[in-house]
Amino acid sequence: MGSTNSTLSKIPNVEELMQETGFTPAHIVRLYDRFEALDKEKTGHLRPQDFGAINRLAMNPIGDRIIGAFFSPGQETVDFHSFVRTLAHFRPVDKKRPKDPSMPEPVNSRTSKLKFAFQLYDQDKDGKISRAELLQVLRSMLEMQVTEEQLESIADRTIQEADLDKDDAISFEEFRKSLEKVNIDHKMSIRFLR
Ligand SMILES: [Ca+2]
Ligand SMILES: [Ca+2]
Repeated sequence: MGSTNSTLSKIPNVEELMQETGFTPAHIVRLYDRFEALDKEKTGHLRPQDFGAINRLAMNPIGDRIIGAFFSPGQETVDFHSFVRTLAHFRPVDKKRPKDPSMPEPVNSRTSKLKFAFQLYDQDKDGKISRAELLQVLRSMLEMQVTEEQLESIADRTIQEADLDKDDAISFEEFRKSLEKVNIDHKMSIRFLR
């Protein structure tokens, strides 16, 4: 067991990383240990298959999509900094953090979380959740519990309720509006790193 400081000293630009993500030194050390444990070949990078060792993620019906969100388009590996930045979306919203328009939007703000959730649906990245994309997510989440007919009617109802401009798809703004009253932290309590 190394001390917190000796672990932190191994991570380049760790101060900036903490500032950007809001993680404390203790969090960072825990995430670093976790990263190292997943990085079996000690390359400093994780591949999608390395995430398979995270049980909660393997059991999550949309685990594959969440894993996919760690990787930028066209990238097959993720380094520690990107790993931490993605995980920061799962931190609860800092209610006490003062709003400073000159600072970039924090990763765990409600808007960033909604964008993160939105891209889990919008797999072709055209900025809209189509009926087919919605159906895919619903199918993975509700598998076995409902019939295909019920799934389709849930998808249709969801789109009808959210689709304000009637283009049969859900834009990010429509997504945000439809989730206005939902506690996003609760929705995103995927605590697979605990
Ligand atoms: Ca789409
Ligand atoms: Ca629409």
